[in-house]
Amino acid sequence: MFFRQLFDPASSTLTYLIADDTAHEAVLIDPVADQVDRDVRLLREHGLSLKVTLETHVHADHVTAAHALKRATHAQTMVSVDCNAQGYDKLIKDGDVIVFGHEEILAIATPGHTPGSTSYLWRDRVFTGDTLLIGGCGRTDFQNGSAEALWHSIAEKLFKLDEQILVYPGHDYRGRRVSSIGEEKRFNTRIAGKTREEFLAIMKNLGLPMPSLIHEAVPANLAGGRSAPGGALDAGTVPVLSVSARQLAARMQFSVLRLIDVRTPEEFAALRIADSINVPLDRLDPAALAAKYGLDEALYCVCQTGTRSQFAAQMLRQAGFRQVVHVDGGTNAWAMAGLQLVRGSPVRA
Ligand SMILES: N[C@@H](CCC(=O)N[C@@H](CS)C(=O)NCC(=O)O)C(=O)O
Ligand SMILES: [Fe+2]
Repeated sequence: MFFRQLFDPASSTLTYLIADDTAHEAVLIDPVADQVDRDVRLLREHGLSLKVTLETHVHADHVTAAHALKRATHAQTMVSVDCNAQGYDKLIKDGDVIVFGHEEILAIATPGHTPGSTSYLWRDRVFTGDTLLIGGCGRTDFQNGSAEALWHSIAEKLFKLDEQILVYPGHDYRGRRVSSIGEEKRFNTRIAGKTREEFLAIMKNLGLPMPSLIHEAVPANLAGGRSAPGGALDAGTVPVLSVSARQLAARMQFSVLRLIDVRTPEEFAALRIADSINVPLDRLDPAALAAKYGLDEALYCVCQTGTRSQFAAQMLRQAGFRQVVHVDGGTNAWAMAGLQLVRGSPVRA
């Protein structure tokens, strides 16, 4: 067996390389796009062939290297089916077994930080992503997180593992690198000795700032890490129609349009186009919208400049919506065209 824990200082992400060094087959858990060269060099130095990249979830703070590594090594990219992500080779379910060489990894669904968060059990260690951190746990205040689900995942699933099992988290912000189930059951400050209600209250009051890369990382990771942060969409994406702000305004005079503003709630509260509804990009759930409206509903996506709305439109198209339009230049172009915006106090979406 071969095992390396790797660290990306910019996002404090812990990436894991595990391999069967007799069969020379490797798996990377949570590789980071900025560290592709490091990872490819390491694989080469040890004569390993990368078979699979595994995501513990759709990350909000860095772009996954899954797609770049697939290009470099032909590794299969995998993520939980509950992430609602596109562009991965395999969508993992609870209880799935990932085989490489003579080794096996068990996928354990541990939703909470995000609905698709998954832990991976391999030999005497569990890779918990942001479900269980050393002395803490992932936040639940974005990407459809749920503190109730997180409590269940930690207390009823991870804490039921043998106490000797080593815990390897997805991040650590204070230089810690490994723990164990037994240690976390005794010392984790958010959950050890706490009731479910106490845990829920702690999670409600964390008051953490948003990850600085969230608006670039989430859309890119929902597409397998295909898009560079803030960059243009990759080739191979489906076409999306666009309208100018003036064309949109003209259409809105004649019919009621479903206009989805994918900016943050704060941006939306400050300024918005009348009758738009706010669905922040990191909460955009195409499957839920499809269930609500059907795939034939025309959806218009808008943001401030047209970048996020283009990602959103792309996601909706890839999810099967047939009529998706994005607004060129977003609310900036709308204002530049002298069209009216609603400012100030938020209206209910
Ligand atoms: N400051 C970091 C974000 C830190 C953060 O919010 N991390 C998430 C994981 S994606 C978390 O769950 N943190 C839990 C905590 O800090 O207690 C950044 O800007 O990228
Ligand atoms: Fe995370």
